[in-house]
Amino acid sequence: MAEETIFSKIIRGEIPADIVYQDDLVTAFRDISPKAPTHVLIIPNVVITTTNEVQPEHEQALGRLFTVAAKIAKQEGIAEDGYRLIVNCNRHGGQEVYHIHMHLVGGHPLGPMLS
Ligand code: IU
Repeated sequence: MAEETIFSKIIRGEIPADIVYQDDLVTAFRDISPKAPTHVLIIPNVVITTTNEVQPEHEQALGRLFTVAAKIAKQEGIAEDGYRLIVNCNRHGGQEVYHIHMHLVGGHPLGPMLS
């Protein structure tokens, strides 16, 4: 089984986090160090360390990341203006926590991603 990170403790409520959504498959909570007015992390409840480890059996949970992102974007009032969804992988991708997470970032213009 994949090694747990602090995100598993957040999922289980063992350490505090500002959880904005949780169901049987995914958990969403505000990033502790927000890079924009809205910065929420949406994660599968099962540990998947990086996108390299994704398997067909993860498709339901990973698909849920998108439906929950859309729901939270509407709740935050940023859906119409837009936002960015980011998943980092490994060192060159800038991944710091080895439990797949989707960043939902928005609330102001973000500019071009690659420059
Ligand atoms: P990254 O994609 O692995 O680089 O993003 C990790 C994010 O997790 C980063 O934005 C951190 O601020 C965030 N985070 C958090 O919200 N709470 C935590 O306890 C830890 C990291 I550790």
